[in-house]
Amino acid sequence: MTEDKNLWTKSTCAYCGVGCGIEASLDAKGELNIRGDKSHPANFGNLCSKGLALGETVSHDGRLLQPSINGVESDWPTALQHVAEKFSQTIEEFGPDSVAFYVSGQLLTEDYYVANKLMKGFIGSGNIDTNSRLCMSSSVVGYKRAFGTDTVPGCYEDLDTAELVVITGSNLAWCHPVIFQRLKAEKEKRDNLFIVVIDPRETDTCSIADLHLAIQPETDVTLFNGLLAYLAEHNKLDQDYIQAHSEGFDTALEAAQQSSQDLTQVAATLNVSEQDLTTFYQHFADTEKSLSIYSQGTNQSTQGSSKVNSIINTHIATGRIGKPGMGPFSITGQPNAMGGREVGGLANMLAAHMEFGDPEAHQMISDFWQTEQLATQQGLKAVDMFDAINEGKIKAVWVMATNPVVSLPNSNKIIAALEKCPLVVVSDCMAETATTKYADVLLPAQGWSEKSGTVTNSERRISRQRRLLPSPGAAKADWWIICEVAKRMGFADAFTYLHEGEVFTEFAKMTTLGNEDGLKRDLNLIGLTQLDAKGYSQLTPQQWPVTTLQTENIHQRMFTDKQFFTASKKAQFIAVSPTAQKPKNAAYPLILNSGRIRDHWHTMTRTGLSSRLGAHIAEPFVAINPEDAKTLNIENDSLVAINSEQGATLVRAKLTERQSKGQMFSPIHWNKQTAKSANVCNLVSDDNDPVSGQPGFKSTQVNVKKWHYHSEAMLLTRESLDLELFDYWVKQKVEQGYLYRIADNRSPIELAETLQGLLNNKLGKTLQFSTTEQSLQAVHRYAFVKDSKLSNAYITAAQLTTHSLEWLQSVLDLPLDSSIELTLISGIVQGKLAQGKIICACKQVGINTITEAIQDQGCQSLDSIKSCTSAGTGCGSCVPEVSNILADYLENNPHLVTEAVTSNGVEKITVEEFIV
Ligand SMILES: Nc1nc2c(c(=O)[nH]1)N[C@H]1C(S)=C(S)[C@@H](COP(=O)(O)OP(=O)(O)OC[C@H]3O[C@@H](n4cnc5c(=O)[nH]c(N)nc54)[C@H](O)[C@@H]3O)O[C@H]1N2
Ligand SMILES: Nc1nc2c(c(=O)[nH]1)N[C@H]1C(S)=C(S)[C@@H](COP(=O)(O)OP(=O)(O)OC[C@H]3O[C@@H](n4cnc5c(=O)[nH]c(N)nc54)[C@H](O)[C@@H]3O)O[C@H]1N2
Ligand code: SF4
Ligand SMILES: [Mo]
Repeated sequence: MTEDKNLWTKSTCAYCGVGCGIEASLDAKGELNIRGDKSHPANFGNLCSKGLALGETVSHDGRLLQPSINGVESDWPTALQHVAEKFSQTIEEFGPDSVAFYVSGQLLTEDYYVANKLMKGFIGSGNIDTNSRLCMSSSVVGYKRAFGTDTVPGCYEDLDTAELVVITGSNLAWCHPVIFQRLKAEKEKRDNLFIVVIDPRETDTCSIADLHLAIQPETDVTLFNGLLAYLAEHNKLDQDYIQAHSEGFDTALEAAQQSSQDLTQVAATLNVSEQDLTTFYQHFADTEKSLSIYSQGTNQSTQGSSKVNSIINTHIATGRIGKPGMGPFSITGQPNAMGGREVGGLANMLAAHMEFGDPEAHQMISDFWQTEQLATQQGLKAVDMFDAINEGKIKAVWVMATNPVVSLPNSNKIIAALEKCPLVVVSDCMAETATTKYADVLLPAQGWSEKSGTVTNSERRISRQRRLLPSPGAAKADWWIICEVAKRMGFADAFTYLHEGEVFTEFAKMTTLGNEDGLKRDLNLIGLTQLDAKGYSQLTPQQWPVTTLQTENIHQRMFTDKQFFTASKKAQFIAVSPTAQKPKNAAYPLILNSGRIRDHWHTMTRTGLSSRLGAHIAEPFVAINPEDAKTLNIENDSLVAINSEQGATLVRAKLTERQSKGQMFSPIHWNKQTAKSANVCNLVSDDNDPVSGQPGFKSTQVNVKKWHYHSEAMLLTRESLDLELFDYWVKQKVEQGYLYRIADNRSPIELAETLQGLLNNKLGKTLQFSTTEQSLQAVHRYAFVKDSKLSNAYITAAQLTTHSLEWLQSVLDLPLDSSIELTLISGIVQGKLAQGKIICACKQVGINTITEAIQDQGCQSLDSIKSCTSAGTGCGSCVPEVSNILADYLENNPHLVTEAVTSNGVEKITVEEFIV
């Protein structure tokens, strides 16, 4: 069958806020093929490794298939009735504020809309908050304070014309890879593009930076206040813009000057050189087309709102808003973080950008929804909501599409709250997440590829997610589940919709309340209010505001007329000063930063199903500066215990110069489902920004100690196993099973025997099981073969980190032949197993294949490696890593370098190298 004959359905990627368009097609084998949608204006056909692997994450492994009540399988009518009754009873007895919804930027706009309508409109409480509180709320505060509306002013097209791009608190290369690749392509094309990365650690994003400011954590306000003061001092302000279109400049400048006396002092506070700081300031001062991109290093801070406004202030002061190639651009995290903000999913917003405390809005919404119970007060923000659960004030909570036990700060407190709460309802796609464990009622939700609705991306573009596959078991759409509960609570008139398109058009109509012309609120979807089922079904991407249905992709900027949505119609400067950090605690002298890695998504409930994605970084880790490590007696690959006032984790140490002294970094992804003790939120405190309520996830005071063990194991199985009896374990999905890394206080031989007992193998062939050797150097190898297939295998020893065992990842996928058997018995790697750690996830190219291409086939440029091995020819995300392998290899083997290469200048791009 040729490609064109396949039926390709357009939809939107499940993951990040770039909101890439995809096309999906089911092949004869029943596999979902995915490709980029060339017509989608967010990505023009490009996808990153996660987008490309979407087809691998739609398996039904681990899915929640039936509703259950108190652990007993139930059916929909019973479960819906139960939830409705329990909520109604609680409200009747304790009032509307005794219940809460905790929802997610991974819900579709339609789900979000009805959840908000039920809680604020009919239950009559503001207690609906979302995981976007952890993600975007400081940006929301920043925009609302400055512009009077939660509106991203720019669009992706600005990347193509900006001449200075400031990427601050964002690891774009790993978290928004398609935008990063677009910027990288510009960088390669244009000499007039200068890129500055502001991040305490050196990330892959720095590979395209002209300047990296490795600032001290939480010094951003000083940095941007310093910039405002510098602009004033050097006469680089847009006085006309300030005079005519803004308010509050003088007080903002005064605050800026106070907190950034002079360049020397600012540079010292940030711990960067005065020269680098001046370079940044000068470039900003002299470049009209300056674009500031920011994300969690900015938002997730106890002073996140101030950080955001300190950035926006510099744009108002230079009039760089609403024009091509410039502006403050908060890049959103989740696929529908924006949609949630639009409908009112945050506890402090009412609905469709209408506010609490505005009597006119209150009346309009009450009339529109035909309700007399509309909430009059803001509800509790996420952290406060879980505190209220802990204190017994909230007695029923419904968690939808988020995994708070892993992702909210201070996990132990969250667990305690959920254990205490009389009713915990969880709607999820997966049966066993860290949070479903604490649910009284479990409701199976449709996942990406099954559900249908809309999402809004970082540039205000609404795209359809379409149904591609049937749902397994009894899984239902979130909007349907919410509406069915609402009906059973007595609100049938307001919650009867034939399909999700009706919910969407109701939302579109709501945006026009008192706002037909879009002059009162810029979130206006009047052009979509008349969509019928067919129009909704065929809806192409629409960028708001939508005055008429957009039949072509348009690229709109906001505030082009210099009119804002504040009372005076002027932009507001906000005077901000850095707030003092928590006093240093000698017991916890290091600062732990947390964030993302390239190939995993959040709590791994989806990316954890893909062996390709799991291979990039297989084990939770803490990145630590070599000098700190030396002081603490920690070697590369040691296991280390991290402790904070809140809790502890046990992870692998990775020594890297890219981490500044005194600071460490751990990824957020691993949790109880995938590792013994690696949930970084066990450590994080719930201190949060007083305005936005966003937690300061990026700087936790911790200490770290080497953890001693007596044995290690690598265990390969086809089935998932419970390994809680060991001190340390991590689970990695491989193609046909799982690869576990274990460390323990048992001796290697005891560990081998314990594993033997766990595996309980019968009726097959044992390849080898050494039980006699007791020496410390002894390596115990064992493999069990059943029906000519490898069933399971393990290797134990006192130390395994010095052994190259990457080959274990692919053993289960290959037909068992004598060369593989020999490798299993002897550890001598041969044949197909020899390609090593996978570098290119798309094309499955291992490190050894790449180094062989360099060494044996004379590949001395990226292009030749690409054509020899096909590494880097998929999504391109691994290209920096491939370049680095090349550069490292040639650096270590100078005799291999030919003239041509030297003059070509193979540039070394430092990339964290994680050996499996
Ligand atoms: N691969 C992948 N991509 C994702 C996600 C994922 O889970 N995996 N999640 C999505 C979501 S929901 C989100 S919110 C985004 C997040 O996207 P990002 O915000 O880009 O990701 P993070 O890794 O959380 O943090 C960004 C950077 O902030 C830096 N930082 C820490 N402290 C400071 C500071 O004080 N100042 C400054 N200037 N920087 C600091 C960190 O070192 C880190 O490199 O990613 C989205 N994309
Ligand atoms: N330490 C630290 N913690 C952080 C962060 C950090 O940088 N550092 N970042 C924070 C940020 S920005 C974010 S966005 C959060 C993310 O944290 P979470 O939202 O907790 O992470 P996910 O793994 O995306 O959880 C989504 C859950 O919903 C389920 N799900 C997926 N699709 C659907 C659906 O359509 N319907 C339903 N009902 N369920 C679905 C998934 O199976 C999964 O269990 O983490 C926050 N926590
Ligand atoms: S950049 Fe984001 S939206 Fe695009 S393919 Fe990657 S994860 Fe999906
Ligand atoms: Mo996020």
